[in-house]
Amino acid sequence: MKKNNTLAQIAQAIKKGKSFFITGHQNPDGDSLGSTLALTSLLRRMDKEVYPFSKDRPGDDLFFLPDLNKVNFGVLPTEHNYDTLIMLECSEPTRGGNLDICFKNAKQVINIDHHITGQFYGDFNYIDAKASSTAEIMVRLFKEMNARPTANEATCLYTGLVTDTARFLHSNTTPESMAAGAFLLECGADIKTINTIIYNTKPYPEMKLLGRALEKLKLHHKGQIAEISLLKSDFKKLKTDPRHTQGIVSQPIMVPSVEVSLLLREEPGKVAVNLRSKGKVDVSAIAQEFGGGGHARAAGFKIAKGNLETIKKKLLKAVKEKLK
Ligand SMILES: [Mn+2]
Repeated sequence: MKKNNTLAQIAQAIKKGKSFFITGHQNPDGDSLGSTLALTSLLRRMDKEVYPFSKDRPGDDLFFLPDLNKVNFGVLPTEHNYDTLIMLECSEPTRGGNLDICFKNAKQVINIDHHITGQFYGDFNYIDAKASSTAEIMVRLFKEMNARPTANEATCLYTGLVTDTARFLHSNTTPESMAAGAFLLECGADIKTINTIIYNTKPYPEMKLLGRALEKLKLHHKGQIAEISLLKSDFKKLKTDPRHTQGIVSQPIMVPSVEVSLLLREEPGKVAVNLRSKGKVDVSAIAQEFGGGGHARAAGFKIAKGNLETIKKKLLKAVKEKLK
């Protein structure tokens, strides 16, 4: 079995590289894009060539991220002449999209991640499931490379840190996470913008969708499992789409009896599922049974075949099994 490299070895490999392809995962979140942007910026400051990539565009709440428009969304380079491929936040090689050609051409692959389901597919791997976020690992990496984040880089990394910890609320929050937050604030992270846009803004259709979701909330198995299913018709009626479901799955966890919360939603050609756990059940193990992954308390998967009702039945059975 492959083991982790040290951060010093990762830094060394990065210093050796001249041109880079960097990506996070598809359907990027704050951590994925924040880490991609901060590392891209640092490497450019070191006079490296960088091609930052993201298969998909983020939701509207991340458009404030500095230099977001420099990311190549969904567009692979015409020439694959970079020497180093850096995978951030990708527990498996396909998490960033179909990047076979990138893997084939790169002389070295560096894999940095904090998912418990992370695979050691890089030439260099640094997977720390105890880190709250890839952004937190980036702070370590910056320090290892004796680089102080610029204000913009700090804003990107702080975004990853707060979104993955839910503002230092989730159990993945450690003294190191908070110290990283303080450090990034010191470096000039624009927390006013981050807090306003990410946490104090909800467009009207999303507000209505949250209302609809709570209306549809059902409890199963003596109240231990919460389930919300959002259908195509729900999205259509409220003029919203599956991207606008962020945060909904976390709401039912507040109900005292609930151990696991499930959000199922119909997306074009597939059913997407988010899982949250209060702590008793490792939902990443359940997500893996369905071809997905994630963390012990927050995981997800997507299924192209089968309808929502069938998946719901199987899923409820799997969760009940774990609650025994
Ligand atoms: Mn993350």
